[in-house]
Amino acid sequence: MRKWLLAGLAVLLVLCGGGVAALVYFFVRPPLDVRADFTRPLRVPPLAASTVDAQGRRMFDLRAQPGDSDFGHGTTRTWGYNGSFLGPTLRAKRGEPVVVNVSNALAESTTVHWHGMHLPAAMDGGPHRPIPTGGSFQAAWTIDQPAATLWYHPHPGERTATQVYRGLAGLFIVDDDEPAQRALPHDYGVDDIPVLVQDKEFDGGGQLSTGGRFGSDIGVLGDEILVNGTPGPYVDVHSQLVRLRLVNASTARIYNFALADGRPFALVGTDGGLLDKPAMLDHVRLSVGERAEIVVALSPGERVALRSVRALGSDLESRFNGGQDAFDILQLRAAATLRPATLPATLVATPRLDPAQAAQTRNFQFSGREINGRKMDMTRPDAVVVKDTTEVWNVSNGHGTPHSFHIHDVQFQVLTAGGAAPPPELSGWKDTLFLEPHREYSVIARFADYADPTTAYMFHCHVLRHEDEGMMGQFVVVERGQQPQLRH
Ligand SMILES: [Cu+2]
Repeated sequence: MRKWLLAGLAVLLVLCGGGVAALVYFFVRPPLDVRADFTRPLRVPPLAASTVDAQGRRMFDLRAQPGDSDFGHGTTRTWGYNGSFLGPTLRAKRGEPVVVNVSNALAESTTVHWHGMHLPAAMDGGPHRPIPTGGSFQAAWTIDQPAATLWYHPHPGERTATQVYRGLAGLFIVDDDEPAQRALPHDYGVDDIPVLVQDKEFDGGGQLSTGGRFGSDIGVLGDEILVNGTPGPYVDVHSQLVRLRLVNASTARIYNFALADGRPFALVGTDGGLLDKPAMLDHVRLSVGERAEIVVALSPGERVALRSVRALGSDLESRFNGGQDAFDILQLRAAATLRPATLPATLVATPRLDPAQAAQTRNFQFSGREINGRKMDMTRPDAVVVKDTTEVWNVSNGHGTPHSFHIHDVQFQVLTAGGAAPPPELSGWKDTLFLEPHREYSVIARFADYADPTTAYMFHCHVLRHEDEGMMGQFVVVERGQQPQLRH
């Protein structure tokens, strides 16, 4: 008996020892600092082919499909639109009617959501209208918003993280006639470069791994970076100024973009369009779904890397959530002679929405996997908004996990962030906002049109695991006096 007891005790000690060793290993292991070799030319997503029909509508086709990709780990099974990974860049001009024919060649249902786009709820690609395997959906609307770097990605119920992680994402660039757009670098793929950033983790067989990291409350945190699907990329630059359209298309990771030598760059645009004027910054932080347009000045012959540096504080939770990791992103290689270019002093003057004009103020607290203590319910409208009114939404993060607040249909302006006036990177049009732990934000939006009592728009956390686990609500835009009658 005593022998068995001793043996049991010995086994227990070994097990405990293993656990302690694992914990010690974790706490001693430094945060990631991933360096790239910058040996591959950056892939620039092709501009999507389009035709204009007899009614003047610009027609695109997108087909979600599986394929094989090479990221330096042999053959990796991935998903893409019209190809094996990511999708082409859709491009259309303000005022243009567009039609996108989406078809699904995957073995599971999907949707396509036009992130940042102002459009009718029925065209928005939310989880209410899944496109089954072999099925299709025609999204049609008229572009009615300022030029901006938008993107598209799946938004099905509970499978968004997986589908985006496999490679379903692409850019949607909106153009307009503002003189500032032509004063800024605007030659796509030459001096106006899309930089769609994703972190990935590969298993021993070269496949995308979704194992996740110990302690992460936000999902998979990869240890490799792909930019437009290219690992360790460089890009050749032939002008003194280069515009980078930064898109955080990851599922969970927060980036803090900076140049390796610390030089400042000009922030010229945020999610929904250009700022009033360029703001000189030495870093810009983007949570999941956020975008920034920056302009970098280069000298002849030099090489400088865009990096992501520490994005969060030094506490344990930040470390669990990858907030102290650093990565090389993209090397800019300036040619021996550069075409002269100058940064415009002013961009696009945007009138500020006035909180005194708000018809409604609403409060939303993000905590756990719930908004105001509730999970997503497709039968329940969480807010009924009267068309052609302005609303103030106070959004707060009630706990220690980072969240990323995204609202469909509208671009908003930030009134306050943590009780203070917004910094430059939050001063322009936004559709996605990083919710720092234990912080409150106040935003204002105008719901100008597209009343539809039968179809809801979403608002949610854009950390995709959180969204999939129900951290989402819905709002319905109605005519004055109308009641919502959700069809689902
Ligand atoms: Cu979240």
